[in-house]
Amino acid sequence: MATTPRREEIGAFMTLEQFILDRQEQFPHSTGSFSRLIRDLSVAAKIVNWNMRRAGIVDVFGATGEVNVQGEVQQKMDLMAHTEFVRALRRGGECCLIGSEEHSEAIPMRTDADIATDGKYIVLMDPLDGSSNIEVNVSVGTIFSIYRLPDHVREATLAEALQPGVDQVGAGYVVYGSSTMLVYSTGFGVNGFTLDPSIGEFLLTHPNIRTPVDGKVYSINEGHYNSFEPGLKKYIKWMQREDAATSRPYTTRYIGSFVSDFHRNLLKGGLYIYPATESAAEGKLRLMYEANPMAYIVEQAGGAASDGRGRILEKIPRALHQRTPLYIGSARMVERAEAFLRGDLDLEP
Ligand code: AHM
Ligand code: MG
Repeated sequence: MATTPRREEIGAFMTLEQFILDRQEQFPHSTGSFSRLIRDLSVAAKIVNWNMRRAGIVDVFGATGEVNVQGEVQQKMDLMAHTEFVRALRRGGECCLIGSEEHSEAIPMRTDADIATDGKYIVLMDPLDGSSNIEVNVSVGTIFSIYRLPDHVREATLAEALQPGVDQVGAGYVVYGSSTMLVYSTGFGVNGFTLDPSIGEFLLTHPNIRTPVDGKVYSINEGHYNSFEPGLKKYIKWMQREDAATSRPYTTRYIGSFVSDFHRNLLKGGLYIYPATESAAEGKLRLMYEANPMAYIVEQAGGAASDGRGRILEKIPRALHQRTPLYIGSARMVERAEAFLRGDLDLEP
């Protein structure tokens, strides 16, 4: 796997801009509109990154005093990231509607006060995932999902945003970690770009990412163990049992920041689970801007994503902020989880 380049090697890496242009040339009828949308998202990611890197110095830590639509305390950084992405997409003009974790309603881009736009894309996003961990320097991320406005529709409303995950035309995430990476897919594999802060460019450091078919790492908040369903409890016990032939026991890694846990498991193999619990019957994560985009990426990389019963990407959405249980990562680990939940697999005596 490639790593961040040394100074003298930078010229050898393709920039995100070059990569987008190259891809665009492969589609002769392309108008460049989608490419510009990705560029707009990457510009916002750089601005958010810049703010994040100064987080301990300027007054951006802590809560805004507001509670978001999820009933969660809104962090100042959540609001900053939301504002920057909305601003970049509005300015870019390729987007007609935004759905954000930080805003209760879908946000139309074509209002009278705005620059007129004939943008064709709907972007659903979690501007800053994992932000409750931000004060302790834990990596956080941005997640985005892209749909196309159906050709016959002139005005984008929430109804157009509520498309199943299989209809996404692109999805990606940014992880603001020890380095900042943008990983995205448009349905032709998954590519990862590392931000070189010295030249302000994302460089293609992780071309054509493939995730291992099986893994030995599982990521779950085991504090809720007592309220997991019986099949999940058994699966966890199965992963903890010693068995040299299957390299068990497995290892637990749970950062509590979905993008970071997902990113590690994508590169190394593993399974992230946020299941239904007694207090959260539909789990915690949101279908439209957390589960769906990551499911799209993981499938493009050879992995799988399920709600424990079926494929995430085929779920028919009902609401912008709807939640779903999530089992996502290496394909064999997801399949095994589903088998335990169905009762087809059981703990050996
Ligand atoms: P957020 O979108 O409000 O940040 O919540 C999502 C986060 C995920 O990043 C993380 O995996 C999960 O919530 C952690 O939840 P818990 O503390 O219940 O384990
Ligand atoms: Mg989130």
